[in-house]
Amino acid sequence: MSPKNTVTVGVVLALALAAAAPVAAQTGPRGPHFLFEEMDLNNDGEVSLDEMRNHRGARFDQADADNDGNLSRDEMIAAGQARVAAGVDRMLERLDSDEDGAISRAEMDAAADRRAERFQTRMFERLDRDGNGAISAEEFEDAADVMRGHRGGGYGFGRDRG
Ligand SMILES: [Ca+2]
Ligand SMILES: [Ca+2]
Ligand SMILES: [Ca+2]
Ligand SMILES: [Ca+2]
Repeated sequence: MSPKNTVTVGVVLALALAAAAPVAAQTGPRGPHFLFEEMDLNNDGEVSLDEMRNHRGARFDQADADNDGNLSRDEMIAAGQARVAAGVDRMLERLDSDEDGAISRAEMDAAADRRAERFQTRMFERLDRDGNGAISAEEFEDAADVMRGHRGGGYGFGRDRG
């Protein structure tokens, strides 16, 4: 599988997970995650301590459409759908370059390419220590050493302790 396909599958998977996890389960493979927009309850672009504290309750209240203090099946499904819709909107905003309200295969691929390019650029900049726009054999070896954990001694992480 090419990296491109992996990213695409990742996006589709993320959507599927969002659809499957309405309100209660917010714990994914990467642990709990929160959306900034969701936590910024008064939409002033900042998350205050109060907003952080009230986040869970507010989310419950939001999903509890008839305010009976319970989340019914329908309410949870509706909340899940609202989350997915919001996620899809954000995705459209990011990926729909011709703004026709749909993401074409080419737009999806372009987004994956942009992501790969950013990643490669970051990697390259990290490897090119002297910033001359090329990675020398020495710079390459340095990086390989760091990855193998042979460099950066003196920090004491993971040292043998008998
Ligand atoms: Ca706020
Ligand atoms: Ca209810
Ligand atoms: Ca489009
Ligand atoms: Ca260099």
